[in-house]
Amino acid sequence: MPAEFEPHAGCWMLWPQKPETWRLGAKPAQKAFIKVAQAISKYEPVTVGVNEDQYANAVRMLPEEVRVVELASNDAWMRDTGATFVKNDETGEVRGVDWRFNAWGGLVDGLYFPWDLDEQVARKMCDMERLDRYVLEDFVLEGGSIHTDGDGTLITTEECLLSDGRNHNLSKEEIGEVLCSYLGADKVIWLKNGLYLDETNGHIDNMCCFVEPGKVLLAWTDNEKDPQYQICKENLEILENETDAKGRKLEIVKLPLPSPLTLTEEEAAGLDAPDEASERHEGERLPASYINFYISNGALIVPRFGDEKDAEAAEILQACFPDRTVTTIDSREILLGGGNIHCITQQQPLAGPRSEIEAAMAEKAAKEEAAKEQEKTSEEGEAHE
Ligand code: KQY
Repeated sequence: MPAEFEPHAGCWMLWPQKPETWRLGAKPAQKAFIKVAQAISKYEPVTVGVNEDQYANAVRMLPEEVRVVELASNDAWMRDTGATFVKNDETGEVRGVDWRFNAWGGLVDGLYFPWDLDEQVARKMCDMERLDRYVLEDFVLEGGSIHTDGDGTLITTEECLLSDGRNHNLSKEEIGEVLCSYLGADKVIWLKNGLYLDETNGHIDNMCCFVEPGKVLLAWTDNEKDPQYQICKENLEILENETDAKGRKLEIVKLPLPSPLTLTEEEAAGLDAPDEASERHEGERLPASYINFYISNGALIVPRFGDEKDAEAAEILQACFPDRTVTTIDSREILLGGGNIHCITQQQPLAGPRSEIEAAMAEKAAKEEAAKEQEKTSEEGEAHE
């Protein structure tokens, strides 16, 4: 599985409409999703999958440059329901991995029922792209529960992958073997828990991600009174004592978390709740983390919460990815649904042998550099005149 920071052919998203997840008939969420699609499409092609009854509305609302396809789903979490793409390094062929999806825990602690349409999303993406796919009939996994460095190392959390609602019949070692075998990796780094009260059972994509092989970003709080502190500290200790598949010690960059964010009364009132169990209440803590950003070709699309940590987080991310443009998006409406920008996107790697892609990228970078030099020389010339 190539790392997210490797070149993409494009990005996939789904259209939000489920009124139990997205308040006020999903209108505010649709606007936020549009901002994300628009921001990413400046850098790579974006496809948005839409249910039949929202198709015309989505086509009208989304900008022209975004491809809209009819693609049924139960909700809009493309990271988790969509295909995970893998690539053959030598031939450059891209294939999909089609895991089982059971709405984050099935009948044990899943978040909705049914999830039959979500289950078919990965297959339909691969069909549209004419990509072969590996089908796992007996293994539940969501894309948001794994990160890869593209160089042999995966990272995940025990809280999620060892949860009762997923692959309870498999041991930790067996789960690691399935991951390595389907994703072409050699080692899994297991953190303990994800974000405090994250209803996905602690997806890694709110907690930790790779900047490059050997370097990770870790969600962090210094507030010892926050239950989040112990979780971060434990994960930090694990990372400090780990090496990756290539034997490297990890460089760890702490990325501050925003101060605890909670659901307002007005926001809770805007949600449909068919029964008492699915009611949401004012004051519920939201799983907010800047780690939940998307890496596109040439840019980072980063959540913004209107919090005092917004600017610091963006600066740290810019320093980690100096060659990419950091774009921040007010993502509270996505957060209210239980996830963020990374959860609603899925990258499709660029097909082609790694060596050819690297050569093409080096050539492009050299041309850009030469053009910059040329521009500088002519500006200096004009100033001289
Ligand atoms: O964060 C995600 N990857 C999905 C969250 C699902 C929440 C459903 N309410």
